[in-house]
Amino acid sequence: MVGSALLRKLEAEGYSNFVLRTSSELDLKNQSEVARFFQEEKPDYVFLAAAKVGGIHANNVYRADFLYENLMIQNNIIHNAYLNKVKKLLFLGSSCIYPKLAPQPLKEAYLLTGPLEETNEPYAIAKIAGIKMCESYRRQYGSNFISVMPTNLYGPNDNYDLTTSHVLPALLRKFHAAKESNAPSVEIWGSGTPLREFLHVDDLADACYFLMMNYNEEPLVNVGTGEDISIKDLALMVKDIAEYQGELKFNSSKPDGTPRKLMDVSRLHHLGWKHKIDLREGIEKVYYQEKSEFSINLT
Ligand code: GFB
Repeated sequence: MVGSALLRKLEAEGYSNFVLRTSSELDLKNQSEVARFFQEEKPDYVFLAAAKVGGIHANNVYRADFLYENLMIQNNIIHNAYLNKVKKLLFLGSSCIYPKLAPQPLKEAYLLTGPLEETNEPYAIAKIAGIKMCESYRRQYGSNFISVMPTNLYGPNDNYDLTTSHVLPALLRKFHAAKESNAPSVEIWGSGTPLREFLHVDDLADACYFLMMNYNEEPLVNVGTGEDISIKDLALMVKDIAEYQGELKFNSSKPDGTPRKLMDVSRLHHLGWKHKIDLREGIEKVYYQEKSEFSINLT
């Protein structure tokens, strides 16, 4: 989802000289394959969006995979970017790197000031290691590696598998399926009270391009809208967009995760970037564009 959004943005800016590989062509977890790729291609600029990602359930269950795969991918890429004198690398982290009970909104300075949320601790530890890799290669070798922390994302090419997806694609699919089949209710995981912030992936790609062009410092930079919404209100918004008439049923046997995760985006605003896509407008766009994706195999 992030990689294809970056490509759309760069193409719109007039770039065409991309070095691209699918995961079946290049296994980023494989040290020698990644070393050979960098030696042969010698890229100038690297957007490190590749990662194993998923929603609260996938993070909680596939803990070893999230830790191992993300560490391997980022270690291989960051180290080879240094060895092959990449001019600049942008590493993408996540808002879950901040302590579970950190004050809100989350300032970049809150990194490593308290315990992490249990459901995504392995993923967060991998992402924190990535931030420290960028920081350390900059300090020891002078590499121009920057770290960018996006909030929860949504957009085209999202994952609509209900066991591994994030909340927004799951709600789009569930409400659409319920509407199509006249189901009496839709299940919402947890209590509905957690607060989350959502950013359209095209806004993230725009911010990454802006930071690649304009930001060359060590401190990480949050990317978000600075506004949050409860899961219940988000569900009501999607229900309305899908024109579904039934009930919401909260399933308290599923985890809530962090109670609130709202980014402080003042650093990014001071640098001169602000999001453009409003949440309702973004969800409506995705709902109509992606319907065919999440209508497949309705159960
Ligand atoms: O998006 P989500 O899976 O991840 O869940 P996190 C957000 C909230 O939505 C949680 C609730 O409180 C879920 O219980 N929720 C309600 C649902 N219904 C659903 C549903 O059908 N599916 C899902 N997935 N959630 C992830 C982290 O945390 O966010 C990652 O685990 C990463 O590490 C990512 O940081 C951005 O926001 O809780």
